[in-house]
Order: sequence, then C-alpha cells, then structure tokens
Amino acid sequence: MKLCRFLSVDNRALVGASFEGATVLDLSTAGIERLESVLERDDPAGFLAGLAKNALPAHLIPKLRLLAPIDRHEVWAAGVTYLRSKKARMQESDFSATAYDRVYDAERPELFFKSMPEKVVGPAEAVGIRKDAKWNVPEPELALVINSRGKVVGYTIGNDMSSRDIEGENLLYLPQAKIYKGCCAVGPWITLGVSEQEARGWSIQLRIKRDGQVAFEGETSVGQIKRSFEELVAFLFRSQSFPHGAVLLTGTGIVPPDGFTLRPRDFIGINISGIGALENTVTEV
Ligand code: DO4
Ligand code: MG
Repeated sequence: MKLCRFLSVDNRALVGASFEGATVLDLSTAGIERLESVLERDDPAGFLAGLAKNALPAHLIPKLRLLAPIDRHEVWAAGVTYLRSKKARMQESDFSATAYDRVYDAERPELFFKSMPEKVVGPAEAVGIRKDAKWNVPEPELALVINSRGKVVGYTIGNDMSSRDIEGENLLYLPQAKIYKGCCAVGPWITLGVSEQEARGWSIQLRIKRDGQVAFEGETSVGQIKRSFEELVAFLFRSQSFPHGAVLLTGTGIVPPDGFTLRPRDFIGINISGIGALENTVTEV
C-alpha cells in the first residue's frame, strides 16, 4: 500500500493512494489534504485500507504527474552507515579520514540536515550538480518517513546528491558539499505497513545513463545498513522536535568508481524493491 502526492488538472498538489494497481485514488475527495492526515494516524495503513472501501476517484498512474511525497517534513540524512561509504570517504580525504572511521563505530551516528521541504526535487525533475565542484555523485538511499512522535510509518526513496571533492577537501565543507540547489530528490511513493525486518530484505539499485548508454550501475541491500532504524530515529529526535514529522535518508552503500562524475543531462534511476523507482535528470546549478 503506497501513498503519494500528485498534481491535479488545475495544478493543485493532491494526496493519493495506490493499492498495487495501475491507479491512484484521489484522497482529497475523502477530506485528506496533506500527507500528515494519514501519516500521523496510529495505523496509517489500516486507515488507508478503510478509506479505500469508499468509491474514490481513480487516476491512471502513467497519466499523472507525481510529486515529491513531502509537504511540511524537514529532510535529514544519516552518513557512513555502510562500510562501503566509510571506505570510499576515507580514501577521498586526507586529514579527515579518521573522522569517518570513528563515526562508523561510535555510538552517536552522523546525522545532518539535508533540505527544507519546499526545496526537495520530485520525480522527473532535475537534481543539481554544483558549478564549482569537479566530482559530483548521486547517493541512492532508503528514506524513513517518521511521524511527529518519532515512529517510522513508511519508506520512500531519497537521493543525497554530493560533491565529493568539496567534502574530501575538508570535512567542515560538508554543508556546501551536501546542501545546495537541487541537492535532494525524494519519492515518488511512500510504502506503508512494512516492518524494519521486511525492509532490510529490500535491494537498492542505481543506474546512471549518459546519451542513452549505461554509464554506471550498482546494487546494494538495505540489510547492509549498520545501524537499526530505531537507533537512527532515536538520535534524530534527541533534543529536537518535528511537529510535522521528518524524512531521514539512511546513507549510501553504492559509490561509483573514483573516475566517475555526473554531467548535465545524465539520467539517474534509483530502484528500491519494496518501493518503486525514483528517476531524475541532472542539471548544473
Ligand atoms: O560523511 C559524510 C556524508 C556521508 C553520507 O552522506 C553517506 O554515507 O551516505
Ligand atoms: Mg548520503
């Protein structure tokens, strides 16, 4: 069971639900104006199943413009949660290398602010690569959808775009390497009613195409994430509140080889087996 946002014919962002079929049910006709109206329920999946018993208008998915499934959620990200990410980052930096090593083993995870909700890029839109960076990569990540009470209520796909040369030069440049125009894509589906154990069985695939040819492909498994979701969320909510809930990207386990950098007009496709596909093009910002 999946939740989404889509654009109506009169250009309004509406909330929809899909039950493994070819259609999206328009939940606005049941009075649901925001994702929070579903995600803040004690049992969002059960609530949706109940709503679906009503005759709601249905739209064919290929005819819809899907949007990022975010309305007022802040987007945060966890880092160095996969061994692959730790190793690649230790190689790219000289004097900051031990920081990655230490955070991988430390009790406190690396968590950083990634995007305000209104700046998140949706499916089929362009993600950004910085003009002043020479080494830009996508980071395909499972994203936890968390309600205001700190409970993981769903899962979506996130792309934590990163400028590796800026990050590698000095760890204090991390916000510039990670937070800029078009740095974060999310969506389009939020899968509901799935346990952490089940989600850990999912695979994550990244495919980058250039001029119609595959330029890079990689795959990992959600099960490779070192920390439990509960642990990541508990740290995120320490001395912090999210009245509208939050989205937390859980780190990357797929790192293209060192000679690879994104170029304008590249296509980035991210698939997570229990969720679907997030597809974007690349533009210079
Ligand atoms: O430590 C820098 C960022 C790490 C990150 O974004 C990741 O591992 O996915
Ligand atoms: Mg990342």
